[in-house]
Amino acid sequence: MTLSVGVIGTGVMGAEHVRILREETAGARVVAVCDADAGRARAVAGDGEAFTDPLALIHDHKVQAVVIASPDATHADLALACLAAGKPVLCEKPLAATADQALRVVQAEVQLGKRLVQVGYMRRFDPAYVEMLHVRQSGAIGEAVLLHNTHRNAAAPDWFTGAMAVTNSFVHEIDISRWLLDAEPVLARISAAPGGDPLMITLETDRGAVVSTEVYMNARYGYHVHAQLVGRDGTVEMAAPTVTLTNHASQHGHAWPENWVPRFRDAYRIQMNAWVRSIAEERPVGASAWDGYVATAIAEQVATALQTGNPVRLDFGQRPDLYL
Ligand code: ISE
Repeated sequence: MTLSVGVIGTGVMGAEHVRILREETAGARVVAVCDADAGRARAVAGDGEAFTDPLALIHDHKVQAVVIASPDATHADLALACLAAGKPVLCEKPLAATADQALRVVQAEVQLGKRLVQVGYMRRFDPAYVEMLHVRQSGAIGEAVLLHNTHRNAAAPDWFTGAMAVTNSFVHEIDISRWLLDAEPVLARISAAPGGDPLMITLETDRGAVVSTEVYMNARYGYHVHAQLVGRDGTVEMAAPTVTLTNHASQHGHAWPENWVPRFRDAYRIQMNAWVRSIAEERPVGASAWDGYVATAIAEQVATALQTGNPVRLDFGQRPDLYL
């Protein structure tokens, strides 16, 4: 069976998800695209139907599953509409703009009694992070005690405001650190360089491991995400994101991608194929609505700590049985 997918949002990620669905995903097709800009919706929709009302797309009988790639602030309400319509949804991160909104999605899914929401924390599908997880699980490096993350954007997107370095960017490290370490953050400390960028955030986990993350929104030289896991018997870290090295004009090295789309192209493709397969097999994969809520709840508390300058004990409640 070919899954008929509707995509909401035709910005950077929405257009890329449509491309992936059309060109690189088995068992799916794009039957509808929505954007507030009718012209953009039509331009991306191709032979699918163009919508300007996301709820009309969600309720359209042709649409069997939904990808939400609209602005962050719309994610929670649209995910709730998909749950109410009983339609599986891949919601781009973050799940919601606030922890309260994200918790409403969790509560609605618990009420439904079935997991329909997958949150687009695509790094869980990135081959480098997957190999790092396997190395940790193999015991080869011993007990994991430190995780060092670097998250550098070349330049903050023009729509970036205030604490989004935490609520829109650092949420990736919150999710991937929980996943890599199989641990829950319990304490956070955050400090900012002059001008507020970069940030240095330290998380302590319930297993005693420590996670350090630099989030730099205007590193200028390129898009650079790195992770190194330190164990009692060794380390594992991601290699440079390249398949070639160049020697030229007394220089040796590789180019850095301009942003997350080329850097995580494999992850987005693998994530989309896994999502489509999970719907056919009724076997949820990837980050759940609970994971999406925890990432946003921790980010919200870390953003508050940035204002107060004090460490914060993290609190996000008990994981419902639906997500165990
Ligand atoms: C952006 O929204 C993403 O999700 C990227 O993966 C991340 O690296 C970037 O910092 C965010 O702004």
